[in-house]
Amino acid sequence: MQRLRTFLDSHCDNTAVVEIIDGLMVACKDIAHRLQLGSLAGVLGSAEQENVQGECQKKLDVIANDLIKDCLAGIPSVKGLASEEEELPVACNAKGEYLVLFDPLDGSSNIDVNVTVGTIFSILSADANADAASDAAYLQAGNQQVAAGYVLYGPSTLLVLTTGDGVFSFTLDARIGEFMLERQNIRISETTQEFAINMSNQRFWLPEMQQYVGDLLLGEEGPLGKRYNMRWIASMVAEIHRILTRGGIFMYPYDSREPSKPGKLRLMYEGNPMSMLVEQAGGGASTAFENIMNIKPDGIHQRVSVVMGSAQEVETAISYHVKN
Ligand code: FDP
Repeated sequence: MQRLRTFLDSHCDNTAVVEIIDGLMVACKDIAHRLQLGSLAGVLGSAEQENVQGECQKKLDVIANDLIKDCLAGIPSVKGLASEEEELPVACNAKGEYLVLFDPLDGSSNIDVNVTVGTIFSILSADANADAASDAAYLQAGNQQVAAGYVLYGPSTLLVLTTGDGVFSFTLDARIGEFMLERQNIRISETTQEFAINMSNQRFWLPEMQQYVGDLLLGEEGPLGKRYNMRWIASMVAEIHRILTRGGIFMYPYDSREPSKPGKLRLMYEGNPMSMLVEQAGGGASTAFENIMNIKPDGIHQRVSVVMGSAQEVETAISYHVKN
C-alpha cells in the first residue's frame, strides 16, 4: 500500500501542486477528527450567522474554513484562496503560483444528523501579475483546473483526487494519520439505472427536466425501457462518490425558485472540481445545455445547473433539452 505523499511524488511532477494537496490534507485530517468526535468536540449546531450566500452557517462550516485557510496560507506556492464561506478572495503569498478554491464542508445541513459530508477543492494557476485579493484572478473556466478533489467524511475518510491524469482514491488510516492509496484510475460505468435528484423541487424544474425525470420514473414501461432506482443523500460529495463507485446520474438542475440564479450549486468550488473528477473518470458533466467546464465564470460564488455521471445517461438527459 502506498502513502499519499509517495504516490504524489511519483505521479505528479509539479512539486508545488504536490505540496498544496499534501498541506490541504493536514487541515482535512483535523476536520475528520473533529467530525468523528461530534458533540464531544462541541462542533455541532449553528454558528448563529449566515455566509455570503445567505445560508445559515454551521459551527463546523466556520471551523473547517478557518483550518483550511490557515493551512493554505502557510504554503508558499499558494497565491490566494477563495471559499464558499468567504465573501471575497484572500491573498496569501505574493510569489505563489496557484489559487485554491474550496467548499470547506459541503452538505453541511447533514452534520447534525451524522450523515456523510465533504471538503471539495479546485486548484488553478495564478497569473504572475494577478491580484489574488480580487475576483478577476479566479475567473477561469473549469477546463483550466490543474487539480481537483474531495475529501469524504463518512464511515471512513477518503480523498478522491485528479491532477489531470486519471482519478485515484485514498483511505485515511487514522492509526498512522496517513492517506493510503485505495483505487487507481477509477472509471464510471457508461450506463446506469440509478438517479439522484431532489424530487421535492419537481414543480420548479424546466419542462424538459420534468419530462426526462418523468420518463425515468416510468421505468421499463417508458421510452427509456429500463427500471431506475433513486438515491438522494443531499450531500453532493456522497452522491458523486457513489457515482464514481457504481455509476449513476446526479442532478441539481435549474429551477424557478430563484429565477435569476442558474442553479443551487456553486460553479467554482462544486461544479468545476466535481466535473473534472467525473470527466477524468470517463463520465459526463453538463448544465444540460453546455459542458460545465467550458463556462467562463463571472463571479467566484456563481451558481450552476448540474447534470453529471454515467456518460450515456448524461447524454440522454441532454437530449431532452436539445430536442426542445
Ligand atoms: P448543503 O446545502 O447542505 O451544503 O452544496 C450544497 C448542498 O448541500 C449539496 O451538497 C447538496 O446536494 C444540496 O446542497 C442539497 O440541497 P437541498 O437539500 O436544498 O436540495
